[in-house]
Amino acid sequence: GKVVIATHNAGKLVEMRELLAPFGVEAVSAGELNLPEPEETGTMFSENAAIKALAAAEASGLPAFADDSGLCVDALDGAPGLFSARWAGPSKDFSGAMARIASELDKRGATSRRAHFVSALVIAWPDGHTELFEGRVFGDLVEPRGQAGFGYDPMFRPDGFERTFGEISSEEKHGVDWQSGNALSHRARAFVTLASACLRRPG
Ligand code: ITT
Repeated sequence: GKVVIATHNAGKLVEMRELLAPFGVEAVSAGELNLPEPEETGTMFSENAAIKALAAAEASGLPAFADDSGLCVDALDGAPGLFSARWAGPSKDFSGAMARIASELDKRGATSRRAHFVSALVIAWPDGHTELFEGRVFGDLVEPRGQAGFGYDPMFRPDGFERTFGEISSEEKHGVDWQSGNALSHRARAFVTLASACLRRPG
């Protein structure tokens, strides 16, 4: 079968393609199909993921995957959260967005640096049916380090690691051990639950 990966974010697209690869599913991106980008009007990650997946499934006539994700900082009451992409502005300035998080933490005199990434992954079919899967990864915010990944990766150090997502290879960040179902990133963890429900296991 053929599926659409309903994202216009290049970093996410790479990860979602690699997550789908073992299943032998042919994946085309929303960009390659010139699908319009729907407005993300939801108030939860799950709503925005459904908006994007349904729009792509209806426009293409194919099953579509969408991820809505973000970084939630405890001491900022969960910000930037749903607004993680928007904090970087139209120029996608994530250095600026990371600096803003650091300055908001300073302003509040926050002692906690706890944060987590959330991924809401929705698969939608052209008939309007949807399924939702979620993944999370917890860690600490640090001075940004490393060039790997995208978005807020350089400032996020997952629990159990000395390195940030900016210093961890993409294989380690979103690779999946399909024997055990173990995965590190929020997106890979959401994908493992989706795969066990919707896809035939590889190998
Ligand atoms: P699409 O809606 O087209 O998929 P987007 O970038 O607008 O692309 P979101 O609305 O879900 O996607 O925004 C999520 C933002 O959260 C994203 O732009 C990143 O900055 C951040 N983010 C999500 N997952 C991340 C990850 O694995 N590493 C670093 N930052 C991440």
